[in-house]
Amino acid sequence: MVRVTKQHTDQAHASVRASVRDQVLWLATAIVNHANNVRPNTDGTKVGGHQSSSASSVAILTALFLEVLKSEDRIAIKPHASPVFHAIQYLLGNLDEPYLEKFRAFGGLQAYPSRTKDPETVDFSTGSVGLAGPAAAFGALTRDYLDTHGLQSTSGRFYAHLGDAELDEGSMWEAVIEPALAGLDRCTWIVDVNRQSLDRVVPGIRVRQFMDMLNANGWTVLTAKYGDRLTELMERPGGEALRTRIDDMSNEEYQGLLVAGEGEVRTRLLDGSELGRSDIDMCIGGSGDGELYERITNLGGHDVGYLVRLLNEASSTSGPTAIFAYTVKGWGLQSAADPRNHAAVLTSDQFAKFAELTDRDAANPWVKFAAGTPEGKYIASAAGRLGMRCSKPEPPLRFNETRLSIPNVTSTQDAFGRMLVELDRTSPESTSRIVTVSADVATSTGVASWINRVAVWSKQEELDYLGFGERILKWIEKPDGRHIELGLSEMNMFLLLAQLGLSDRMSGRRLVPIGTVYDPFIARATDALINGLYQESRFILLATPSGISLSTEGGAHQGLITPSLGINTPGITYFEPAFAREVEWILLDAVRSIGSGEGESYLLRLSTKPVDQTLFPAESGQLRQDVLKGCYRFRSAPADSEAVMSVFAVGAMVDEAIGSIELLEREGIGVSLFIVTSPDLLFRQLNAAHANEQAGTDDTRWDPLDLLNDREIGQPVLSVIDGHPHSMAFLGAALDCPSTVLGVTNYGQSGSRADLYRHFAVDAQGIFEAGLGLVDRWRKRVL
Ligand SMILES: Cc1ncc(C[n+]2csc(CCOP(=O)(O)OP(=O)(O)O)c2C)c(N)n1
Ligand SMILES: [Mg+2]
Repeated sequence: MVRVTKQHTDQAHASVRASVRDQVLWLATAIVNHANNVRPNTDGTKVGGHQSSSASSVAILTALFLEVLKSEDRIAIKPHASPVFHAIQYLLGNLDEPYLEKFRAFGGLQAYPSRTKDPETVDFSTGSVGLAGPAAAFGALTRDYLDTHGLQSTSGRFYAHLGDAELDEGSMWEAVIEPALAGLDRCTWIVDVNRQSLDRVVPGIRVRQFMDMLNANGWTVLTAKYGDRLTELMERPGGEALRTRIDDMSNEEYQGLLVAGEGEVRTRLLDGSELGRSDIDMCIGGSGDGELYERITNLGGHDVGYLVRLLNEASSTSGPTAIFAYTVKGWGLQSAADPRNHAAVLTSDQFAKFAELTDRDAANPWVKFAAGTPEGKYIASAAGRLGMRCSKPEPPLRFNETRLSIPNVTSTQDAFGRMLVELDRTSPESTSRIVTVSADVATSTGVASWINRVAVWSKQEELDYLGFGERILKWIEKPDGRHIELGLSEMNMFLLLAQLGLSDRMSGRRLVPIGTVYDPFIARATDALINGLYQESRFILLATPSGISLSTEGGAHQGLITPSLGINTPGITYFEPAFAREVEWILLDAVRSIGSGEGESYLLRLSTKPVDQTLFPAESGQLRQDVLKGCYRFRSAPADSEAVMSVFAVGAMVDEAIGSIELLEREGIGVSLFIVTSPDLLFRQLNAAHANEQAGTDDTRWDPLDLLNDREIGQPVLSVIDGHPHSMAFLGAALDCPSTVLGVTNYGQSGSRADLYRHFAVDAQGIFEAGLGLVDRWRKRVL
């Protein structure tokens, strides 16, 4: 009888792990090879793909998917390792073979993992480096939030698999120092330390600094640095000196060793070491050149068993963990460690050679392990563990009608703050799923009364040292609080908003996230905003205060580009209301849509400018519909006017537009005034009208937006916005009318609102003068 010892099974297990890892490397390399060297190339453009970035991560992702991850865990994959992810999904039976030939093809596998476009379950869309690590951390925070609110979630641990150059991004460190993430359980980052980025070998030995920074912020850092073969060498006499020599080596020098080739490793090791030279000589003396090279390049990040041990250790450690897995970029390929390997793709000949070396068939690459083999069983067991996602559709959250009480004079920002409280009053149960977020600007963006009512979230009850419970503006922190206050990082806020807005799809429970930010500082974190929208996250973003209407706050706080951003960015509907009732209708519509798990995100650009609410037209169902459609008619030009001009006023500029009417009509120019609540929706209507026109389903009209009456068609159009006028420049052309757009084209300065409106000529006088000029120009053309 054969006695099976532990050593035997360990060795057998190691060889199965290595064999599957090598198959993953083969498949990932073949996926990119097929896209570049086999699939017909229709236009001669390089297809690309990242074989070297993929190769360095094969063991990491094999360890994760084949042994560690459970079906409830969520993971962000290093963007350039997407072929490895697809290879593993194929082996697990989650991806059909034809897809392997459609990497980077239209309708096929995306270049970078995509939640919405890839055929398999992808948790995080990645591609913009530096966002995935924080996103995973905020995903774990979202799960903690659900837990403390008694909402049972379907998610487990949150992992991020990262490239080492991602640690150059400030977003990574903004997250690491974020107080709300301190002590976060269920979050593990695993960094592929291949010492290379896109252009270069990352200078110096910065990993040490990174580890210190993580440690200082309460992270547990684990390292898979040296593989078994190198460790065994370092355990020989003199090995300590060898370890010190390699530990202290800069990235450039180590990388030099890797590419130097077998003949040179010994000399390089010895030449650079003054103190321990004889010890190193003693340690490596017994190994021939080939063996020495193989041992020196034996790194822990390619050892599946080692990585599994560390990943399991990370799971049982409290607080967040980061694993640094040392690897070789291009491991196992001809491009290994080459400083220019980032975008390099093996030629057909190189691929054929790789096939020959690894005993595989280049012409028949998509081979799987047979079911009964040890590898087949290993994969089947992982597939069973990962199983099917438990997804229970959430019923829609219902929000009742509200009736906001509105003072005679108020701002849209103020209306927003009141509306939060009104929602809580009228639909307490559904509103319990509303969570507000701010990066240190809650009280200056209108959220104070809400915070008074619902408290600030913290994982445990906090002592009220500052006596906030006694103040009019309370700041009580407790586990069932519904406002999340972050440190001052807009990047963190947008990353958190995105995760809260994906909570139904990531953790099975729906939240309605509402974030507030100063309008100009959206620019600080636009990439994170877009990344959230690209993933179809749903949230409401309030940009307030905005434009020059914030007056004394001056040019440094004045947002200029948000209207364009709101129009140009897919996945978010941008509104800029003028009156409080509009804010009420838009917000109610937004929470209803997000509460039902439908539609897209919302951006409301608000203002602190007090506006006379008695000017708001008589309410009607039609008016409400028009407000939500993006534009409504405020008044029509008097029938007896000599000339007619249509004025389109956006948001805070409504007063000025109304003020210009009298001035213009004194000159015989009748004004039809339209209030634009959403330049974005107007533009979309225009696009839809054009599409219908092209499809022949619409009869060609003069006014594709269906706003103007016969008397107004073809007459001058003037628009005014407290933002860059280019954002409204489409309107004149859309309506086929001579047009002018007023707005702000430069950085402002401190001053009263009147001073600034005058300076930028967007006050009633400015509108009047521009209107006169426009009508004059139009008359000359007509005559
Ligand atoms: C925000 C952002 N900036 C630039 C790039 C272009 N880029 C793609 S990969 C890369 C370097 C990545 O290096 P690393 O993270 O170490 O990954 P690996 O070495 O594993 O490929 C860069 C700069 C990007 N994808 N995202
Ligand atoms: Mg790298």
